[in-house]
Amino acid sequence: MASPALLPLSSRRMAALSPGSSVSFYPHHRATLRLSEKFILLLILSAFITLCFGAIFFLPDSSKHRRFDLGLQDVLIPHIEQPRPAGRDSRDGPQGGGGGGGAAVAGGGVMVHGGGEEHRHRHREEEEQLRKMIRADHERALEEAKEKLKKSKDQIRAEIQTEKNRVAQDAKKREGKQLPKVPIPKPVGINNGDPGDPETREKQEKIKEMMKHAWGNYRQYAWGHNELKPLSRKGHSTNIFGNSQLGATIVDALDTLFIMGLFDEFRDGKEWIEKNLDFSVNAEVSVFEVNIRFIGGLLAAYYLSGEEVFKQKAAQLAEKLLPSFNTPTGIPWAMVNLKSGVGRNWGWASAGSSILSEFGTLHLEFVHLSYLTGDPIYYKKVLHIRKLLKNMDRPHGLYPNYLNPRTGRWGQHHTSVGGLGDSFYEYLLKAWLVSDKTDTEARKMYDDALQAIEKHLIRKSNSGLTFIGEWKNGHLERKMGHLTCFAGGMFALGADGSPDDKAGHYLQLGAEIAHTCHQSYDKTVLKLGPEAFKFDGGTEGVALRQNEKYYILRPEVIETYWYMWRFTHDPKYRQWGWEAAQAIDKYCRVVGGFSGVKDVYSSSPAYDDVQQSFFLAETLKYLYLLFSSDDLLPLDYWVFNTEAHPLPILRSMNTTLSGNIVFQ
Ligand code: DMJ
Repeated sequence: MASPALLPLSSRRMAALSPGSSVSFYPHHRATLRLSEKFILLLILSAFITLCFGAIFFLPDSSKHRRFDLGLQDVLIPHIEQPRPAGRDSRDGPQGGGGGGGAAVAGGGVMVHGGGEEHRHRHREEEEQLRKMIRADHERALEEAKEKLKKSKDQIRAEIQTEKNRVAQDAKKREGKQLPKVPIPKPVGINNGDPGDPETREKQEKIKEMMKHAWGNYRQYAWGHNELKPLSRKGHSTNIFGNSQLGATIVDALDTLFIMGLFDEFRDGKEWIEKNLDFSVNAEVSVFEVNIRFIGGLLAAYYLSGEEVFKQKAAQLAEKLLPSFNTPTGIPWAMVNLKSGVGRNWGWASAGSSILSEFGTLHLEFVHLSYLTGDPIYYKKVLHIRKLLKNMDRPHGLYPNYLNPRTGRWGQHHTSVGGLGDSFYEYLLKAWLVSDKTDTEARKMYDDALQAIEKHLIRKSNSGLTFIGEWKNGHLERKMGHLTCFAGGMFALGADGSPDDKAGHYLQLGAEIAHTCHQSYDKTVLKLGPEAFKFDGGTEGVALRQNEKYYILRPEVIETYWYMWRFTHDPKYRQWGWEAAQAIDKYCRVVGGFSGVKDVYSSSPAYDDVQQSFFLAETLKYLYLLFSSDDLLPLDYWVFNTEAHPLPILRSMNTTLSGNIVFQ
């Protein structure tokens, strides 16, 4: 079949050669011409037919080649090849809106051999079909991938929500659930601690008056805030409470009010807690600070008063701290958001580490939480920390202050019995004491640590003052912090039960530390101790740097005086305590409360305008106890947490060798 495109040309030729045409220039050759004409015509025709068949059989199937090329091109550079109209979807396939389909393509394939415009047109259509198919395939795959991604995101979201719901339900169940009835250890010895002699009674009364002044001003100017700014006479807060108003001073001060017999004030505090203390706040708090001040404060208030609300609140708060343990190692984050449960560490801590004195100061409170709630989870969490620490290598037998909760490796090798390390050692000893001396693993860890501390950190100065330095950058820094002064009391408290019958040695060590710390107070103008003091060359117990000369109403030195008083009844401890109380009253008291001072070597120091909550919880409590009889909170019934909140020794508690806790 000829192509219609060829017909006009052939007819023109035929017409020119036809017998009826006027082109007969050679009449005498007519017959010959007719013959040759026929022959030529036949020749042309056969040539034409041959050409057509040749085209059919021998020309390459360009459509097939184009199909392949197009496909590849489309895959590689579809956006360059032809911009696609927006909004196309996978339905624009071969059977879709293209108008062609498989049959049309096949038809087109045959038409190609015809050549010409029609052929190119069909060819383009075919290309377009193929493009559509390929694009449709890609788009479908893309849509499927998107769908899968969306699904997995939704799935993850759903899983998180389910988990959140479960935690919330558990919390609700616990909230609603009556906490089990456990015997409340008898609040032994609360008979107002009358010291007997009028002189001491007067001092005791003076301390009580100082407490009233501190509390009264907080009550008036900062009620519900965390702390008081006694000069500005308004509320104060720091990042340890997540800048939320949790009434830290109220909770921290409750038990001091109670043991001083300030029951109206105590009731006020209790009422505020009942009505306002809510832990479902969007606040990122310090796990350690909230534990020692809030949980410790609430538990002590519960044990002293028997008021259920304190126990309930402590249990609710403890629940909020649990997510901080969700780390690869179980070593908790330093901070946790009370609402979301998201935890993290302080930005300043070495290589993302958690701090030894923070994650190592949870044990006492958590043992009591398990006891009161009947839920072993709290005990398990702190026991896990203990086991992990116990099995770790320690440089020179010392515990570095930094531990990475992700890797479980030590951070910087800095060891201190002061800031960043202090209460970890204290809680090893007190874990043993609170267990009625059954937790021998804790005692052993305490004894071993103390041995390393004595060997590497404790030295005598040129003038014979015993001090505890810090191990830093491979050498001993001959500097002692105010915070480290608590260790005198700890050594005395741990003397009984120390290995190799070294009780006398440790009591003596406690006395030496008490003496050194007293010296650090005595060498100042205000008779109040600096934040840190040196033992270098001619310097003996004095702060040299301006930023170490402040006193922020800290308790550690008075704490050690009190323990030393209880164990020795040496009157010098009451004397030293009284000196400190008078200095505080003289230099830190302002109309609106008590304030820290910026330079203890200056006769007219600037105030820092903060009344720390630990001033009411600890400093005034230890002073009051120092001028009270020993039967007020006797040490064979009570263990004080690191914020001076008394918790009863659990006589019925037994820790088994496998680390289980049993309350008989
Ligand atoms: C208190 O919060 C606690 O005693 C803690 O262990 C460390 N220091 C402050 C008071 O100085």
